[in-house]
Amino acid sequence: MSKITKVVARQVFDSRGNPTVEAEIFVKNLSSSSICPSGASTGTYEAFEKRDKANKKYLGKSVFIPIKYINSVISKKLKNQNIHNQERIDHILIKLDGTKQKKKIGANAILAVSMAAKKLSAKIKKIPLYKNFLVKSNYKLPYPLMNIINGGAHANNGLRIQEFMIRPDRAKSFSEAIRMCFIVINNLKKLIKQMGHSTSVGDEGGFAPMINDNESALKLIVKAINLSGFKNGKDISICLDVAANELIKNKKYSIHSKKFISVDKSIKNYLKLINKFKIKSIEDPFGENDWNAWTKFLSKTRKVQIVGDDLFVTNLERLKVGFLNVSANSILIKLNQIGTVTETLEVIKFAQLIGYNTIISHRSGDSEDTFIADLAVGTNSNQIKTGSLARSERVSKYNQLIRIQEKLGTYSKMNTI
Ligand code: 2PG
Ligand code: MG
Repeated sequence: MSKITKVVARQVFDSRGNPTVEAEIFVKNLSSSSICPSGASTGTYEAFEKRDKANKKYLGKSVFIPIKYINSVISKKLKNQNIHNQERIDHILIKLDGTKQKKKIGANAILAVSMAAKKLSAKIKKIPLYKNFLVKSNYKLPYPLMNIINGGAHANNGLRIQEFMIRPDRAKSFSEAIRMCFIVINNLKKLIKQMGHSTSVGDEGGFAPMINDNESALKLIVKAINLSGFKNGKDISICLDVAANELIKNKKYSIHSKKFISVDKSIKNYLKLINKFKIKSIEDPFGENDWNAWTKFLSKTRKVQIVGDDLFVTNLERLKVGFLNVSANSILIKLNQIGTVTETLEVIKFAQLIGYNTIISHRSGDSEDTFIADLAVGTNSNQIKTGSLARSERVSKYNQLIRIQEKLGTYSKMNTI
């Protein structure tokens, strides 16, 4: 048995330059560390991110309080625990906090420790991280969902929809998938330049041109796909994250323009967009409490991936409600929405049991930590959403998947979409 010796934590910074927690866990002189990511468009039911609200030196954003928990009580409680018993480690962390949304210690502290433990366990077993999750053979690579135009809370261009993504459906390997996205991104850059717009990028590495209606962004993407010699809807498909939680007022939505309209009208507009632009996936089309709108929408679409992010918040209870309500057919998985590796794996297992696609996701505030790349392969997840081919905190995940593909060699098959 490899017993945990201690856990230490420090404040580091995420891709938005905000403070975040890094935890390092030790077994004798061996250690692994992990950094907690942070969202901008967060769901109400997510696990709690604890910050030092009163510390004005960091505008209330520092994380010294959760870090202190790690260095004191967490380190003490985890001492002598078996590093390979992730469930026990996570159970201790959950119990130490004792609240439903991990409000006492903070999910940011708990998750950093939980991920670091998983990494160190793999290191001690001398296996790559992706082999330390659910899948034991027949590993598959996920399709990338690349966010190439940023809007919503991730940019300041006025685009209603938060993420305009492409998915290279016809790619036969992960590196080919990345190559296809690379070509489209370069052509998109050319087109944006020609229009006289800035080619600067948003929080997730996608372009953030000053266009403000969804259709213009979609037309631009179709043009870039065509210019690249690909067929929209066949070789490459367009996928969206609406993040509709941000666009709701009195049960009405301002998804398609600044005007707030009813669910029925919004659905009609969605169906038009799906047909016109051959959209294959829509995440968070409606708000986190609007179960009926989701059910109605799902029943009116065919062969469209409907993804619950803020709706499910990687939470088993909410996923079960969604399943009973027939609200979606896919789930976005974000470790820090629930707060431990064990709970995340439970949600993935259940989602796969009920036939949902699982999509592993970054956060808009992320870091150089590539944990989610290994998680995607190790859980047989269909897709990974981790931004564009820009900004190192995004590209690092794709690079890790390229390494995994190489390690798997001839056995590296792509997952199903
Ligand atoms: C989302 C995520 C990631 P955030 O809404 O899916 O793209 O954004 O991390 O800001 O919640
Ligand atoms: Mg989302």
